[in-house]
Amino acid sequence: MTGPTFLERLHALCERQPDKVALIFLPEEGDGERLAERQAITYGELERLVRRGMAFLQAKGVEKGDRVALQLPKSLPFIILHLAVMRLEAISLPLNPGYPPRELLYFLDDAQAKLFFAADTARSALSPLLADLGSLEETIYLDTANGAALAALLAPYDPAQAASLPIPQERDATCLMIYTSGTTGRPKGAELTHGNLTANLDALHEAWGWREDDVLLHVLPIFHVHGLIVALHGALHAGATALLLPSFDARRTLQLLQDERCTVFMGVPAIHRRLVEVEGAAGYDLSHMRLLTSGSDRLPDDLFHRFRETFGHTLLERYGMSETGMLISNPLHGERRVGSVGLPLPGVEVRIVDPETEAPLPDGEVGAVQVRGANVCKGYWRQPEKTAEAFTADGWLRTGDLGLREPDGYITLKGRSKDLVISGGYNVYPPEVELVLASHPAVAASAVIGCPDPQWGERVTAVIVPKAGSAPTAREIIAYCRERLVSYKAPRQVIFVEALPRNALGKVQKAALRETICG
Ligand code: MLC
Repeated sequence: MTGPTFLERLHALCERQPDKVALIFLPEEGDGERLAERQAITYGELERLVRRGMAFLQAKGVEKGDRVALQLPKSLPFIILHLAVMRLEAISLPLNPGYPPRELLYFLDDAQAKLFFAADTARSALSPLLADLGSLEETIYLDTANGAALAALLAPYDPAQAASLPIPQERDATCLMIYTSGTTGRPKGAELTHGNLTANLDALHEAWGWREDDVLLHVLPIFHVHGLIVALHGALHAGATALLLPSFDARRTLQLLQDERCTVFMGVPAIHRRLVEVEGAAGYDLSHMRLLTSGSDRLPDDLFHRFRETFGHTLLERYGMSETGMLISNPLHGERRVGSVGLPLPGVEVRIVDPETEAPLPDGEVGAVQVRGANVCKGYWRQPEKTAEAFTADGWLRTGDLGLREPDGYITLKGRSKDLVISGGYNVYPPEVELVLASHPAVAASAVIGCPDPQWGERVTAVIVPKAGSAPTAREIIAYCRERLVSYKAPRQVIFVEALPRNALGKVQKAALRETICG
């Protein structure tokens, strides 16, 4: 592959179209939506701020390969620091601002983060806890609600100092780490390289026909692949404009899509469901839009149809994961097939294999989905054994999903080989929740499953055998989990049983449990 990397391309765009608006930050609703309160950043300003950010990070001692953790709200400081970290050949580690301290400390420690940026509002809760983290050299608290805070922080640093630094050339160097969990419980950091990001963005650019005059309305969180790479990087890679909402609001989204004449929108099914349910949804004029995508969770058939009936647009469903970015997509032109995730993206190989023998299966047969390509991460941070488990000897990544290929190449997913739960587009790995439940003094045994849910797709459900003589309440269990886990991982439903169904080896039979518990 010889084309420019994502960062080289972005740099060139900043030089070529310095006056073009790259990012527009919209205030939270209630802060008022007057134009003056918006913050627009041109490509030229973006480049200058990133250079200042690089000079600042260098002064803080950040070097090639260092992990810099960002637990910041969706804001200009987050984006500038993230890009500056990657430009310095260091590794950006975005973290959900909702992580409670227990989870946060695990990520900082596991990643051996050198520098940590957190919201000013978290200072009093975090500062006593961070003192013991060996690798962490400094925590910087930022007031991201105040646009001037970033300017003040970076003001002493000269962008010219960073101007002479080369754009990273090493495609195999890790630039981004995204934590994902797994069947063993502890989250692991997927190491994405400059080459991975570039391959993925180039493929999406071609497949989705990104254009410089595109206007993306961005409503997703930016600590995951969907909001960060597919949406934000996608728009920047195209030299387009992204309007960023701090958080999703359905009515406001429709209003903005209409009034700002946005051309591109990306969401998860839980978001699309809320859009069609807005009162008077069909009355909004979205006729100028050219691309509305859905991902991170299976798009239910009824929603696919209802969306089209309401807005006159057919959602483009695509499939990806943290370890790979995007893999398979319905076409921009051509049939967007209900229930199917579409065709492999350019440069991505997909095969369906027998789950036991891993021998390729003929079209039409359901098997394990495996993928290969320049977009696939190089492995898990400091976990060679987990990396080895995830890949076959000849380099195919085991996605953990089941699916089939139709004779015309379309891929349809048919469930998961792992007991993953997807709630509102977020992955929840039962072992992680079960580990927390096991530490509760009144829990003898537990199993976490996903039950179908009209709002979230699946609802995290904890099935619990209480210890003899104790009678915990559902409310207590949920509160206990919420203290220790980010809110979407905490059970929304708790069911007490006398025993869990187990096989001869003592393993909980989750399929049987789902049948009896979810009905
Ligand atoms: C919010 N809540 C959830 C939840 N999101 N509960 C379960 N599952 C979720 N996904 C709960 C909160 O805990 C809170 O509960 C209440 O809902 C309101 O919180 P909120 O923050 O106001 O929620 P809201 O803004 O409405 O969020 C809903 C959402 C959000 C759908 C907009 O979940 C979201 O942005 N999802 C997208 C996730 C995403 O980007 N995934 C990409 C992963 S990358 P309470 O009880 O406290 O009121 C990936 C790869 C790929 O998967 O292919 O894309």
